[in-house]
Amino acid sequence: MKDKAPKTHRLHIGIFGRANVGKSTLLNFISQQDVSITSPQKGTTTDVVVKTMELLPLGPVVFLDTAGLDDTSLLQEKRFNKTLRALDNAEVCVLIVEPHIWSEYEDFVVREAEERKIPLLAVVNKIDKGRLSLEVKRRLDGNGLAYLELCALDTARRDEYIKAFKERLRCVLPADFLYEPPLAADLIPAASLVALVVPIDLQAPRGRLILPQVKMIREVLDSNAACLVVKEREYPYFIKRLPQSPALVVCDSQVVRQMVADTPPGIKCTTFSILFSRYKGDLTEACRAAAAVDCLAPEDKVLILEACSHHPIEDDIGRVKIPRWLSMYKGFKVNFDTYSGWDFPSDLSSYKLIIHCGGCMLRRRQMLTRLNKAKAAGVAMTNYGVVISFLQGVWERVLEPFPASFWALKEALKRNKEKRREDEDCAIKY
Ligand SMILES: Nc1nc2c(ncn2[C@@H]2O[C@H](COP(=O)(O)OP(=O)(O)OP(=O)(O)O)[C@@H](O)[C@H]2O)c(=O)[nH]1
Ligand SMILES: [Mg+2]
Repeated sequence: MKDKAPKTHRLHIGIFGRANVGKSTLLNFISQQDVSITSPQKGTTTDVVVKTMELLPLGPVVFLDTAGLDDTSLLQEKRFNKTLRALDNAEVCVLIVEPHIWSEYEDFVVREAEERKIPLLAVVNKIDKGRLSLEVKRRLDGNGLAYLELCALDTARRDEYIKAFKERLRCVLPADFLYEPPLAADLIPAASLVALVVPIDLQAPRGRLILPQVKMIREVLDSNAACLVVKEREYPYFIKRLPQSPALVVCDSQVVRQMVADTPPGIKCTTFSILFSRYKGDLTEACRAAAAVDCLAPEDKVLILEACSHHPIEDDIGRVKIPRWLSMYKGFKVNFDTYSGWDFPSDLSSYKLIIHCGGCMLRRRQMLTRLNKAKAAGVAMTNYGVVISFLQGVWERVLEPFPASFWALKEALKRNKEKRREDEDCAIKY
């Protein structure tokens, strides 16, 4: 059966390099299709060309063919930015070079990939026109780059080149792609029971479950366990009548306080959003960041980031509920900005705290890029599930299954307290 893996689950491979080095030719060569237009003219590719394919044994991938970085047309800046955006989206970067040219553009790609912590594979193309020069080899070795020499027009050697390309790619791939962290499988013993508390409210899509819920059900089945899926209203009735205590209860963050109240002590429980924070990003970092809530002052601004764009409805979680809960917790009206979909503010420095959704529609790479951007701007970035359970006073219970993250938040809160005490002592002295 044809693989229908959604883009969120595909390895994104960005192809970068100067104009005319043969980026699009290489994509066509690998996919054995005319996906991208090629020509001897510089600046042929003007926008990112996306090609999804099955690259066995690596699995489903997305190639991103980009515009040449030294393209000097009028639209250069726009194209340049799109190419940079592709770098943000890629898990692996393929840098195409010619056998005898190494310029500032090659240096730029190496630097940008390094900054984003993306592995890079160099492809020396056009070896039919000349051998790899000593100078380019020196640069490749000097940067510690894995590379491959080929001619993307040599169809007679296509199979050999593609095999070598896949092997090298596999060697540079990030470990978290080959060994993806579990969503919850490590918390689900075989033959256990898992309860999922799923509110069917106005925000629930009509007639179906959302991705985190479906993924969770699948993981329960893969763990040879069983699953109870129940709304929050029926949950107290069923939890008392189950043939065995659940090994894990997972709820939507919006009903976390009620779920915790209804779950007998000793039963592990958490939220979908917390599980996704661990799966897509860095739960411990998100927990540490949640402590910044305590330090928010009335003039501070909070940024809410949602991965999917949707028309907000009444009582929207990001626009209404979190702002309301946070303002109630702080005792003053907190200032918020909300961005959704692909929008991401270019300047994060004006924010004191970022609260990101679970990111179920983002790939891990995209979430980590966002985390890195926040870190670079010195802004704490937490997650919906963590912050909601914090504001609702149940964070200790729902973070208990993740000891490192639990202690990260506990320690951060302790440091806040010590700092406040020091500040108060200072104020008294003056
Ligand atoms: N001799 C030779 N020519 C090649 C090879 N690979 C690509 N070319 C030629 O180089 C030219 C540029 O190829 P493209 O694939 O359009 O280059 P590109 O990097 O995508 O260029 P831009 O989209 O403009 O950035 C075309 O005329 C290709 O036929 C190769 O291995 N050997
Ligand atoms: Mg091209």
